[in-house]
Amino acid sequence: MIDISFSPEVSDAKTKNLPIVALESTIITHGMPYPQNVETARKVEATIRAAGAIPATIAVLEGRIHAGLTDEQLETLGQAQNVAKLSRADLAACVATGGTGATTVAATMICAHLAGIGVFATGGIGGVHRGAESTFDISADLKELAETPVTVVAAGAKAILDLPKTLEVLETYGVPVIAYGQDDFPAFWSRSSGMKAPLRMDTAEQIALAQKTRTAMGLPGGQLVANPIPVDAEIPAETLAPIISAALSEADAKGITGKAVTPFLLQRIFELTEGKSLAANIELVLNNARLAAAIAQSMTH
Ligand code: PSU
Ligand code: MN
Repeated sequence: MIDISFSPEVSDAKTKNLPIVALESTIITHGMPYPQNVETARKVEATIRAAGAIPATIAVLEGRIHAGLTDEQLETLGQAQNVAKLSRADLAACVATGGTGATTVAATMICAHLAGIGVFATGGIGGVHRGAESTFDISADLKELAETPVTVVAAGAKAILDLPKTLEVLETYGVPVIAYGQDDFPAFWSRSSGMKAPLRMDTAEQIALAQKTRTAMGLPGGQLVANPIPVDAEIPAETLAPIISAALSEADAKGITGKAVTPFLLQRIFELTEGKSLAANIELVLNNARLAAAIAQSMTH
């Protein structure tokens, strides 16, 4: 069995069967610039505690999977350059070779499950990239949701992706996509993508029960809970559309491919919106942390 380094707080929560929420670390190393990345990570943790659950930020440090990071570990990771971005394909190799890396949604789900944690909050999941019909660039996050029993709370997926194709692939993989409190599938910075979500739920209890039922039926995999960004933090889709197009053309012109695509686009959108995309991103992550804490509480009853 792989041994996991639990922080004292997470270890205590496990002993007492308290609700725990897992958090990813790629959002820290590749999703947001320093120092807002570390400030946000701390705020997200504080929000989860205030909502009555225990946060467990996941990362691989010198070959060990950590569930719960100290302030110092968070700061080091937030400042580090060229940290590996770990998904399902490279997680075991990183542990085996004593490496250090940040975990994506897919790798965080795997580690959370190993650590006995059933809920995970993040900003946005990876998905089917635009042009995937020629590049085949489809995030491993989607298949992970089909295989690993962790409920992931996100604000939908970003409009840098092909959202209709992302929903199609999730359906093919048999992943429940649940919009929280509305009919529409949210689009990260905007509350609606203009598409209906396949499922809608209005309470954390229903979401927790749906995951329990899925597992009880012998169905592997988790659920995607798509929680819309709060109204006052929303950026209209029309405002972002030209910025996203510009970022996509640049990525194309520069020949950015593979793992570098998502971080490149996020950074360019941050620059082109003069930081407005980041402010919205922070608010939606905090909102997801609150809902995940409520789901974690329902799961422990
Ligand atoms: N989408 C975001 N912010 C992020 C990511 C995605 O809005 O930080 C990160 C997550 O860690 C996600 C990963 O799991 O990027 C997906 O990368 P890829 O598309 O290379 O699978
Ligand atoms: Mn990819």
